[in-house]
Amino acid sequence: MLEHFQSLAEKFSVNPDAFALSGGREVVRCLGDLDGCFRDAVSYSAALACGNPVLYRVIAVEPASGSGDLHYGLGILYPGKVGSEYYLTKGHLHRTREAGEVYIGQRGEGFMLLEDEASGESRLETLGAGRVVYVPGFTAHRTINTGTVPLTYFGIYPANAGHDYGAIAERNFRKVLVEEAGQPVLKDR
Ligand code: S6P
Ligand code: ZN
Repeated sequence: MLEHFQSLAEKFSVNPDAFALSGGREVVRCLGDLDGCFRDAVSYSAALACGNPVLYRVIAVEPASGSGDLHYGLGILYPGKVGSEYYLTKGHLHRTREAGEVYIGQRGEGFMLLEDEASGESRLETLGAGRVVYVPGFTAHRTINTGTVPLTYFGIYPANAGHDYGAIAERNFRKVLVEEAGQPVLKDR
């Protein structure tokens, strides 16, 4: 019996410090995968000429994909900047537009940039240890690390959410988060 519980503990464990989540599939995104995401194309090319560091990793667990099922994942976004713009995730809308998502901050400091697809209205939500961010449906979302250590977060979303990167990549988010005088400042792109 004890062995049974031990194997379950292994099967369903999460460790944000070690960036470990059992049963998941890992996706790694490097600087070169984020072409067109940053505002300053000259700084982006200069940074890429110096190397292609990993910007973030996501471990996604997809236990079932029926109606009503959920998927979940652990993300880690490393600290850094391209020009004055903080490291960020590509950002996406859900392919099933009405699908929402819950992010739970684990470690580090940063934000989520949300943009309503229909109105274009933006919102910046703090994401860090102990912070919960609710992403409503029909909302493009991107994670941004404004700190000096990796930002880790846990996300839960409907199994049928899917990712639509194309729509937001075509025009990019309307706002950018840049460092000015050592502080994050939200600006129009
Ligand atoms: C999935 C969820 C996250 C992101 C992750 C990476 O719905 O929102 O797990 O996939 O933050 O971002 P992106 O934009 O590269 O998928
Ligand atoms: Zn999402």
